[in-house]
Amino acid sequence: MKILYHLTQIQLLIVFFVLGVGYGQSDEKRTNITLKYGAERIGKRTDQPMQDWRNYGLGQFIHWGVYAIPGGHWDGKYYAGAAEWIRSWKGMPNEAYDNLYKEFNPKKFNANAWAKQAKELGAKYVIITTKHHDGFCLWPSEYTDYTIANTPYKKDIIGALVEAYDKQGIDVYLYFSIIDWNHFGYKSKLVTDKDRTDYEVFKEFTRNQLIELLTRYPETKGLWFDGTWDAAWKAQASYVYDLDKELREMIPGLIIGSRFRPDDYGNRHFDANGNMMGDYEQGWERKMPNTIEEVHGNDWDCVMTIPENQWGYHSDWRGHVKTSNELIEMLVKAVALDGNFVLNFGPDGLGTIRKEETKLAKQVGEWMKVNSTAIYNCGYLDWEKQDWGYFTTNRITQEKYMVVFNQPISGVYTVKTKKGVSVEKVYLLDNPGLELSIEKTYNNEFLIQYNPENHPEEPFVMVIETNKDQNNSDNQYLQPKI
Ligand code: 16Z
Repeated sequence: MKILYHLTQIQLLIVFFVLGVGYGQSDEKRTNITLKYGAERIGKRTDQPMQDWRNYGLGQFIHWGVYAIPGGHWDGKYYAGAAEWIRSWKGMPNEAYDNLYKEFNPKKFNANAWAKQAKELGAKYVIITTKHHDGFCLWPSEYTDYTIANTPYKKDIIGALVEAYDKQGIDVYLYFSIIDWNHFGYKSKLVTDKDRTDYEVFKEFTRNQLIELLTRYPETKGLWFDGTWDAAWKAQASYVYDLDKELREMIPGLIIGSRFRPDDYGNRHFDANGNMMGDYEQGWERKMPNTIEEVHGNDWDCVMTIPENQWGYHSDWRGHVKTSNELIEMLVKAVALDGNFVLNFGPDGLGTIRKEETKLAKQVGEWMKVNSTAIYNCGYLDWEKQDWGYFTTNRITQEKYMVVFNQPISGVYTVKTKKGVSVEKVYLLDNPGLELSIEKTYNNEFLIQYNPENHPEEPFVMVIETNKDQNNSDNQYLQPKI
């Protein structure tokens, strides 16, 4: 009690915060239900492939398939949904969609050019759609005729991309949709006995295709599953559990997110005990967490579209189109909250990456050339968030960065460190010669001055050097005990 008495209300709040809101998906909700098919582990993976994943920072997503041919239009009409979903629209007959593959002939496709552009963007990994919900396979699968082999193009697109990205040193992840509108056995729910028999065929087909992909492309670092929300799939805990194991045995270190397995009760992402199933949280799609509490100490990725209406190519972008500075802010925010940011590209039916995407890739890439030190190998720094932007810290060197998005009119940048940590030196990442002035106030607060005549038009990075002060040099004059 005596100790409590001496703490201020704010300090008490901090004590409760630390005790009550620990990491891990809602600890307070954690239960101990016996599960046969629950989380495979509690806490983060620490092996090298997962550390590499954690340190990527920036990735590229590619949505490509026959939906790129109509590009969000049919019969002169505009489809307002995401372009890769056009088959589900009453404005386009299924029959027309299901014959598009006969015209798929992307003459301009150049895997090396895409990979080179991704490299210049600064992407460390790529996620490629091997098969979207329509069921069309970009590799020549043995298990269906609905593949690239039966288009006029004929050649294996996944093979070409894996090789090209691998050559650029960009790690390859394969997107795979469980939903398959082309397979007779695919069902969203199992109602009749026939549904159940057919679905068994579909499950075996799915397994065969996945084994086929990992056999053909052993360079694969991980799988990004989609379309796993159907009741039919959610009832397959045991099957998917075994399949997950089988796939992981094929490629040691294989990375699979939380969007694959259901638990015994059909829970997704987090099992009945609140533990994450899979290696990272795969639920941040076109949205992002705002605080570190929201990520519960998990690894996570955020997949993001540039416009509102496309993953796959839409010739008519509508709604808000993000600018490079917005995308850079999302990237930095993701890294600052211990996640990866994955930017989506939707090449057109000829295999061209549209000029808007090319321009953004260039702009983000140019920013990365100067500032990626604050991105790669970086993550969350547990100092109080400030209004000027985001802190990141290098997990290996412990070097600390301030990435500035909102320049204070006053030119004063506040930094609050942890007790005993003092800011010793601050300089601009792209101009290390320019040392900024630092004033210390009370409470481990440091005020950094930077007020250039020409304000930068892009986010910029300051590097902070600290000294862990063993003597706890908190100045008694500056920190009155009240
Ligand atoms: C109906 O809401 C959906 C369903 C599926 C919205 C998006 C999606 C698919 C998109 O086509 C894209 O592949 C995205 C990653 N995925 C969740």
